[in-house]
Amino acid sequence: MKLFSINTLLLLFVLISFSSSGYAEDGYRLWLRYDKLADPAKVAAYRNAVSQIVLDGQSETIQAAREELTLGLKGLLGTDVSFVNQATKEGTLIVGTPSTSKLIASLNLKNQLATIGNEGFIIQRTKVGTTQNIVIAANTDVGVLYGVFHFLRLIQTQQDISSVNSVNTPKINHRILNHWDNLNRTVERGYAGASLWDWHKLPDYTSPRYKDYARANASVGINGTVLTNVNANALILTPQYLEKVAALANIFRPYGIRVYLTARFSAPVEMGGLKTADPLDPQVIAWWKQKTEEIYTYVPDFGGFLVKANSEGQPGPQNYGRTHADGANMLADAVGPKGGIVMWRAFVYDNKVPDDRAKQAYTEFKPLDGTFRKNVLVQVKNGAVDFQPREPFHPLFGAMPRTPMMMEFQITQEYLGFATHMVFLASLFKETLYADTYAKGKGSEVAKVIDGSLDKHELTGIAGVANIGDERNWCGHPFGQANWYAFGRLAWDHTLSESQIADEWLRMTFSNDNRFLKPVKEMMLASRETLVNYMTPLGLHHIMGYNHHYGPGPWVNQASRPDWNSVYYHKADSIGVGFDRTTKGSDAVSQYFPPVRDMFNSTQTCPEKFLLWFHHVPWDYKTQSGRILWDELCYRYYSGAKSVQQMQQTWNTLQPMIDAERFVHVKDLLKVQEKEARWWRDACVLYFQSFSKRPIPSDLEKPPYPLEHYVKIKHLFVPGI
Ligand code: GCV
Repeated sequence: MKLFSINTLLLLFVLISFSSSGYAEDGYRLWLRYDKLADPAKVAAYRNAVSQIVLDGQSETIQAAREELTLGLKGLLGTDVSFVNQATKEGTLIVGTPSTSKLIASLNLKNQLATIGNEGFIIQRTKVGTTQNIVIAANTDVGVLYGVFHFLRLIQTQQDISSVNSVNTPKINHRILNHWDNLNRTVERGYAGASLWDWHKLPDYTSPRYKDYARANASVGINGTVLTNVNANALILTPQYLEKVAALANIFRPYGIRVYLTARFSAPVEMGGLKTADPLDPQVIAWWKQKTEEIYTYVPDFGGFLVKANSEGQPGPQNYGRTHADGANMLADAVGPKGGIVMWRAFVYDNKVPDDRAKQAYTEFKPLDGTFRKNVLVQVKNGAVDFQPREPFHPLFGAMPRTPMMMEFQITQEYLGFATHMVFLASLFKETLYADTYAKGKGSEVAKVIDGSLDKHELTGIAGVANIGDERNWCGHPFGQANWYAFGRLAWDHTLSESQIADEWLRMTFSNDNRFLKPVKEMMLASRETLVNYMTPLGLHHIMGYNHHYGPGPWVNQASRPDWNSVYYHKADSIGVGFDRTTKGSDAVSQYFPPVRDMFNSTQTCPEKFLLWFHHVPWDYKTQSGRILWDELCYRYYSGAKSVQQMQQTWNTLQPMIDAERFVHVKDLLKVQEKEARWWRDACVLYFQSFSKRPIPSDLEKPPYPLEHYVKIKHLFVPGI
């Protein structure tokens, strides 16, 4: 007798291979996995603390909060928690705003609510009559949603909620993802598949992923998304595409996410039939005004424009002899009446300007301080060159006190190993945010410039260039998700530590088991330094493969512009290596405030991590370890590569603690990372040796091939261009 068909057996096999929750552990669920907690005592305690829910309000956002609570609590606690009308029993979770919930309005929260603004929330133990309950209260529905996500996070990470008391507000208003996604679904510097935005099928078919994208963002407080590449295509501004944009905006809106677009500066010529895009031309002004009004008919809460102008071939106001402020202000006047903003990028450098590339943004933008409209933010990359594994903070931070300065981080790993290297970027973000600019004396950290507290700006913003694509696990590398998460958490609260963020993310994404958490957290926290060591130690920068930026390329010297050559940046010669940016060199140091300038200006005080960024240093210069520079450089490269081997060893011990799917995926990617770390090490050490003419220290293994082997390696089809 035939008991099972082949199909049934196959189905059974697939189900058994899935985790106990019934999901394949393919990373799709990100950190919102909501699997049942393993500790029965904790589950019982949480069930007592949340025995039923009173959630008042009808909006789509409240509906989203209801759905998330239902999904989250059922998953984590393994039981349905019912929604009721009154706090009739102990452990009622009371959720809402004073205007939607009589119960919330009746609680004594007025003073606290007055301090948390439009997006903040309060989570606290509260007595109603004789019963002990927990309240999640906010002034707005989106504040409620953020509170719900935070509450679920507390449970998911197994925090003690018996005396919970959290008053939580974002420190920065605009917390935005920048997608460098093209309309043909390629993603510039994207390594996780095609663009999430399926323009061809929009607006009629909307992928369920759009909602999950919104949930993930809202769960960390990201409240804006720029859908299109800064290397912009004017087509996005046509009705055909605006209809598609509107469909996405409708899905994101309940989650508190506003949509922004990139504005191609030449659009009035390209699509409006005008002869000029001069920002002072009345017809151009009228064109943008009308276009903006049209956009608002599709997307009533449209957030505004992000603009890359007069940079790397993009058109801009300088084509017409106007300034960046002229361009930004013209667009700001168009979106201003509707509450929109303009994010004007300061990533400008011109190969015809003979000055150090690292100086050019400051030189162009600083004189414009105070000339921008009130709804313009100047968006500045974290460092003055380009998202390198390590850069000193951009000197524009603190230098334009009358202009809101927006931070631009890169979450996608253009220069940090694409989606095959595990590197936790919270360390990089924090290093920049907590660098002291000394703009107003000691304690003028970059974070205070960005959150507006240093120069008293109400308009504040932070952007992260997204690492998201249509790969099933969203980011390519399972640990790439941690960088999306970390960006959101720091955008909300930059005081959070890297360690706390890693801890939360690991617990939510993998496991609350300490045997797993401790070693993996250590690995994540060390990973950025490890990568710097095997790619660009001691302040080296921009020495990767030409154009695609994959792998080492310190020998690159034939690029189409001088400032795209590696040799422009490292300046290795028989005497030493490094870019002299001191007062005797390019004088980039003088763009920093005096104590910082002086610190960077001298090899004695310059932090060693930035040594070769600011100094051309002789090969026999004595470094802090007591070794000469050449030997130190070798040891750094070798220690970076060795650390990746240690990461592999650590990971291999963790197999019993997590699912097979992600274990194997990470294990295999670590193999790639280890191979590439050695590639970087060997290629760079051999290349720099051709100048230093010194031996590789005898206790370090010799590279297996000569330099020519590495120079000859060519990769034609690299993702992300
Ligand atoms: C979107 C770097 C990248 C470019 C990117 C540019 C920018 O140069 O390599 O791909 O273009 O930065 O930030 O505008």
